[in-house]
Amino acid sequence: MDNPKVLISEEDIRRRVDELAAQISADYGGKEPLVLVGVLKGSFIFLADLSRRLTIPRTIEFIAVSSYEEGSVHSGAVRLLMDVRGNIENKHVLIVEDIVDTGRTLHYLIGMLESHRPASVRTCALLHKAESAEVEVEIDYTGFSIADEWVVGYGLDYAEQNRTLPYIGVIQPDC
Ligand code: PRP
Ligand code: 7HP
Repeated sequence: MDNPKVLISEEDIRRRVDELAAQISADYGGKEPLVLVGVLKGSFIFLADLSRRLTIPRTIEFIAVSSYEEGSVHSGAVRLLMDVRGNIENKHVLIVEDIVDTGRTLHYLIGMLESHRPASVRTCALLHKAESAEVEVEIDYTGFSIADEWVVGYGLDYAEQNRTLPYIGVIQPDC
């Protein structure tokens, strides 16, 4: 099978992640502790790169949800598979997502994490499909705005394929 067509190169991702890390480090300086909450599975590579480039103290938590069962159709419901393990009460939380598409996952997660009574909850997404929004959510840090095409790579999959591609590519999904 052909490789997915490059939408965002490794170099462009690296540069943008550097910029996001600098911005987040500046905004949260003096506001520690900052807890980065990575949303599994898709955010694992973005979180690894972003977290290592921050210049402020930070801790890492993971949460796992699933909305797209096999392919590219949102199931309509967000399923919580794993909650954060640590105590985030009174801490500043930054949700780290690979992509915001319909917005349903992030909307659900903000409500879910707010119930843990953190000091604040903000959001960071590498990719945003603004045209696809079904639920309004605020994204405080956005890497790239993209069109409504199915993207893979840098953590993102189509039916579990292509997550480890080093760039963001576009594919034509079957469904
Ligand atoms: C993907 C992605 C986001 C969510 C965004 O997760 O990682 O969490 O969909 O879509 P939305 O804005 O339409 O809700 P998915 O459910 O595919 O799980 P995965 O991260 O394990 O691939
Ligand atoms: C979820 C998701 N996962 C991978 N690629 C996309 O384009 C996606 N939209 N929503």
